[in-house]
Amino acid sequence: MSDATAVNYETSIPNNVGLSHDRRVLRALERWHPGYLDWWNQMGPDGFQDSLVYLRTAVDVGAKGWAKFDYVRMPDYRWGILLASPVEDRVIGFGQHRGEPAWQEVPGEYRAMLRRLCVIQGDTEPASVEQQRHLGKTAPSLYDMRNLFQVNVEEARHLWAMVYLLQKYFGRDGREDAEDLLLRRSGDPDRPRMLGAFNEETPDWLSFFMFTFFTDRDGKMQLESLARSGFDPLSRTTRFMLTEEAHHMFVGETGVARVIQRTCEAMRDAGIEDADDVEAVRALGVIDLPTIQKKANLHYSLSLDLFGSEISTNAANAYNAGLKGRYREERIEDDHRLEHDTYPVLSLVDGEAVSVDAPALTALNMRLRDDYARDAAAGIARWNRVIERTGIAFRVTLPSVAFNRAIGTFAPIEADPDGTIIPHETFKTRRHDWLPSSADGDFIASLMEQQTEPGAYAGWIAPPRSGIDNKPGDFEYVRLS
Ligand code: BYC
Ligand code: FE
Ligand code: FE
Repeated sequence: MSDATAVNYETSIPNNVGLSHDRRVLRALERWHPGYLDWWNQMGPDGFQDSLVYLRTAVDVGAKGWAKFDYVRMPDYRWGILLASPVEDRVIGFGQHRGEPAWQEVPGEYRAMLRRLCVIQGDTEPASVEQQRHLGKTAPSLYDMRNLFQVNVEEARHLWAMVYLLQKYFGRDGREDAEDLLLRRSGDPDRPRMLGAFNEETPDWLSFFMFTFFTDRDGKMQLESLARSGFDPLSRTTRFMLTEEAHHMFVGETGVARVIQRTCEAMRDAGIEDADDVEAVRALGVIDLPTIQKKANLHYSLSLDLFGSEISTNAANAYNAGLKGRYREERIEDDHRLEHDTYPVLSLVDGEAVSVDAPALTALNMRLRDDYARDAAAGIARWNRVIERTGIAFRVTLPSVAFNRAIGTFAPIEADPDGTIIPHETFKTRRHDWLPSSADGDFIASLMEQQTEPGAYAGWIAPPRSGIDNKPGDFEYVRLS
């Protein structure tokens, strides 16, 4: 373990940012800590706070061996402030300040914009914990329960990551923001979380896997953009968050893949070839493929909304200022200022979705959304290979970006999953051909029964190919109290 990246666990708040020499920030964090624990105890995983969970904790942020696995009670998890190692002589890679040294302090003129980005990012993290708090009670295995809790403690650590930035760099305003992050609640009409998808319910495990596949992937894309930030502390903190995000992607992608696999195997064993024979498939106690498609349609469209409007001056300003870059900015070959470039944007022209060239700077949300769609499509292709291997004729597809949208160009219209614009009335009557109905939800809910026997899996999901931390199949990932 190298000293430069090692995490100090001696302080009350584990960190690799020298908190013991930064009394002001350490005190602010220590004052925030009890409220945070209250929030975790009220809004974190319901019913499992005394259970021993086989969790991974970061001990070093370097590339090698940053994790240590052990049994931990979740309220005792050592949430810490962990930044990726500084890059020596780092310069800003895009926008008006391209080529200048990265900032170690907040530039006065960009304070409000940066603060807003930190608050929005910080708000999503506890929101997801709140959305998932009841799922432990219906976990299909101890393995899955442990993965849920790992995701939950890491999302909560991402809250700490943003709270550190707010308290260290934004003074009194930042301390107030940090308090407010503990007050908003997912789905609460009086004090909701800030972005749409984070006020939706995550009612069952298929939704959880879809959420971690689609919505955590928005997290990945946004963090990738912020990792390019000229504000170096934001870049370093998001770079480390991304290493944790990889596990969330894994949980979502393999979770859905295992559901699909189980369904296809059950169909094959029962000699059912028609994937659309929903009744017959459901009678096998597995989730039919059309319902899986509907869940994908829902979570994809909700997640697309998180990219904001296709045309956005906020996005242009953040890029110009050097605060938020593009996905893999450094691999793109252009001037990284974009003042004279255009980017094709899907727009509504005479009631049809057509591609129109827009100034590249204002089209950055669209570009990131396109990168996201490609990334998601690669995962979907891997799901389809699972189906193909079993010989069932069905493909999961991504719906059009015009489908079921609440933000941006397509918010005012309705479209079918192929992107054909249709009357509102038609959408209303066909809605449940494309999106889960309450009956679909009830069916899935009827399958959700907790499995607590080590190595046992609910009948609607295949076991994983290998264990966490190379543990054997019957490892007791959670010791229930
Ligand atoms: N819901 O210029 P526009 C994650 C607002 S997920 C509600 O188009 P902009 C995670 C917008 O705020 C990643 N409101 O938007 C995943 C603006 O309001 P104001 C989270 C919305 O600013 C799983 C107005 O509409 N991080 O980490 O270019 C588990 C006009 O907006 C929505 C970030 O998002 C919406 N969906 O883009 C755990 C990164 N969309 O200011 C965690 C930080 C837009 O006019 N955020 N509005 O009142 C940003 O970069 C941008 O704020 C957004 C929006 C991409 C979110
Ligand atoms: Fe996160
Ligand atoms: Fe995540």
